[in-house]
Amino acid sequence: MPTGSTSADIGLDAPAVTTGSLTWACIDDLTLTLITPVKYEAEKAVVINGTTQTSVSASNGKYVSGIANSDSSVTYRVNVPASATYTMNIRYANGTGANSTMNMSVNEGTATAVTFAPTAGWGQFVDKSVSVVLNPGDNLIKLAKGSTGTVELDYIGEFLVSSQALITTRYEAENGTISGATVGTASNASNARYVKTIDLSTSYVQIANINAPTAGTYKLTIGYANGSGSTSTHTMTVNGASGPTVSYPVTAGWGKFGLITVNVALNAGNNTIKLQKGTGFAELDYIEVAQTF
Ligand SMILES: [Ca+2]
Ligand SMILES: [Ca+2]
Repeated sequence: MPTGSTSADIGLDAPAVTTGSLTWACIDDLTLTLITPVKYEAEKAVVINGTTQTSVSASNGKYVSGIANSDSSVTYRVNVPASATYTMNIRYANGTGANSTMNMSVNEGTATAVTFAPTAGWGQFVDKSVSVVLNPGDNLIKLAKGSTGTVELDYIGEFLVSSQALITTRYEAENGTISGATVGTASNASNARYVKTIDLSTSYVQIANINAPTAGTYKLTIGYANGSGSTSTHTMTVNGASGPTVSYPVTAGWGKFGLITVNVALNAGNNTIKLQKGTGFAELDYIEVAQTF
């Protein structure tokens, strides 16, 4: 899409726009990241020679401890949509005061040792990122006691594709369909332009042709400004259906942009997202849509 266009027809098949060393597929107000924020709780996995405990600080109120015997293990069944190398989060606690190791294997393959640094204590959970290669559909991820110490397991989850670039596309608000609002210029705005005076109850910005490769949950990052002094909102409509209400915390002023993220369900193919005035006032710079698994 040509820079400066205010056409409503924003699509990934539009001509690329080059800004410095970056080439954008189309617009610069929406980044697309595909993520399915699924958690697999340890206490719901297959636990061998371990004990389920309760704790208010654990996800789902429970975790698994006592993975301390030579045959102790927790095996999760994880479903992903595509074959890829994923970055996976392991939520764990290690109260031994020293590094512990666990042996991780995927789909009964060769085990590799994963080192877990000590945490503030038992039941004090932190995140550990590991890389796993998964197949489409169900996969078995086994964490077994390793050679040193032990850990408590809360959950695994938040699978991100790491073997390929995240599909991230930015859609500029000023290139969307704009109703009851105007386009302003600012050197600090993405594409140097943004949408302001979204002031009427009917004022909105709509971005069409947001292409999602598969149906799923996507992370939207919205560049906005809110100089009103208090949190404001937009109502979001996704493909004609009511979406989440988007809350905009106060920024440094009008034309002073911040970022918020919101997860939305998108269909495979083209999607249309509309942001309409809710409570108070906000200006819109862009949306980025990111694909995550
Ligand atoms: Ca848990
Ligand atoms: Ca912009």
